[in-house]
Amino acid sequence: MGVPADRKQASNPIVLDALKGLPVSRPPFWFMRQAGRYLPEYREIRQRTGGFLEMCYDPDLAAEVTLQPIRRFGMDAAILFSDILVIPHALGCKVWFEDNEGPRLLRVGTDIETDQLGFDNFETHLAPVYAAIKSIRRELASATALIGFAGMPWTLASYMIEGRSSKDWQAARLFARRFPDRFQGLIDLLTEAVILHLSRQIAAGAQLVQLFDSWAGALGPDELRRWSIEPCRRIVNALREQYPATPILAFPRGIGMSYPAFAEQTGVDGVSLDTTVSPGIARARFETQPSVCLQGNLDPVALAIGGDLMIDEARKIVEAWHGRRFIFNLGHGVLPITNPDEMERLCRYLQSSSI
Ligand code: 1CP
Repeated sequence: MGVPADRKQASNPIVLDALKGLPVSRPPFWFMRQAGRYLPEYREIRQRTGGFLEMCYDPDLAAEVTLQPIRRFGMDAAILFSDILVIPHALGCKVWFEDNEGPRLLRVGTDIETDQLGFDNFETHLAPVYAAIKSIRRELASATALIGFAGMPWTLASYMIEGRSSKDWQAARLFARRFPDRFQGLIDLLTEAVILHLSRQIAAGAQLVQLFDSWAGALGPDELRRWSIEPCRRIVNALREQYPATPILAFPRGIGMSYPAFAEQTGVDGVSLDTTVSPGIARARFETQPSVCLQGNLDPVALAIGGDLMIDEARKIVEAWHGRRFIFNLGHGVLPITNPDEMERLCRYLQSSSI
C-alpha cells in the first residue's frame, strides 16, 4: 500500500526547512521509535517474521514498517527501520536478540578481539539496508523527509564490550580507562564504520542523518570529549566533505549542561535533547547558537498518558522554542504501551499549531 496521494504533492520537506533556518508555518515533527510495538500493524509483521534482525535485513519488510506510522499519522519525516547494532554485526561481531530481553553480542576483549573485526563483508552485509532506503524514498511523498541513522562509537563500543545492555556500563568504562589504546582502536574502527554506513545511506536516498549516542550520559567530562565529541566531530567532517548539503543531528543522551559545548565542538546541525532538559533553560543556553536546531523533547511517558497532560507539555515546548530553529520530537523513544489514538491526538495538535 502506498502513501495517500494528497501527501505526494511536490514540496520541500518542512523538517529540512527548519534545519536550514527557513521560515516554517508550524512545528515540524517526527518521533524516535515511531515505528514499533505500539502499532498493531508492526506487531502483526513482527509475529510472522523470524525475528527482529531478520526484519532489519529484509528490504521489503523494513520499508513497510518504516512507512506504517507515516501512513497512519503523517509525520514530517520517516526514520529508516533498522538498528544501531547492525554496525557491529556487519564488522563481524555476532549479534542476536533474546525475546523480551534485548540485544546480545559477542564481547570484545572477552569473546572476540578488535583485530578479528573488519570491513571485508561490511557493505555486502548492509546492502539490504540501502535497498530498503531506495524503496522507501520511492514511496514517500516529497514533503516527507527520510532520515538515516547510526549509533555513535561510544554507544556501539559499550554494547560490544558488555555484550548486552547495562545500567551503568561499568565494564565498558573500566575497559576504556584500563586499556585506553585498545579502546581507542575500537573507537577508530567504529568511527570509520559509521562514516561508511552513513555515506551509503545518504547515497541511497537518506536526506538527513541522526547519530545516536544513547549512553553518552555515562561519561565524565573528559571521557565525553574523548569518546563522544571527538569521534562525532570526525564523523561530521568526513560526511560534510562528501555530502555538504546533508544535515546531521546528534542525540548525546543524558549530557545535560554539556549540550551547547557538544553542538559547538562537533559542528552538528542540530541536537536532540533528552527528557531531563528544561525547554526554557535550553532556549537560554542556546541563545548564542541560533544556527543549531534544537530537537525534542516531550517525555515519552507524557505521550503514553496522553490527553490534556500530553498536549499541555507539548505546548510548553512549542512556546519555549518558538522563533528559533527547532523540530518537535520526544526526549527518547515511543514506549510500547503507547496508545496509537494518543499519537494521533499529538500529531493533529502539532499539525494545527502555528508558530
Ligand atoms: O520488535 C522488537 O522487539 C524490536 C524492538 C526494537 C525496535 C523497534 C529494537 C531492538 N530496535 C528497534 C528499532 C530502532 N532502534 C530504530 C528504528 C527507527 C525508529 O522508529 O526510531 C532506531 C533508530 C533504533 C536505535 C537504537 N537501537 C538505539 C538508539 C536509540 C535509543 O533508543 O536510545 C539503541 C540504544 C538501540 C539498541 C536496541 N535495539 C533494540 C532494543 C530493545 C535496544 C535497546 C536495548 C537497551 O535498552 O540497551
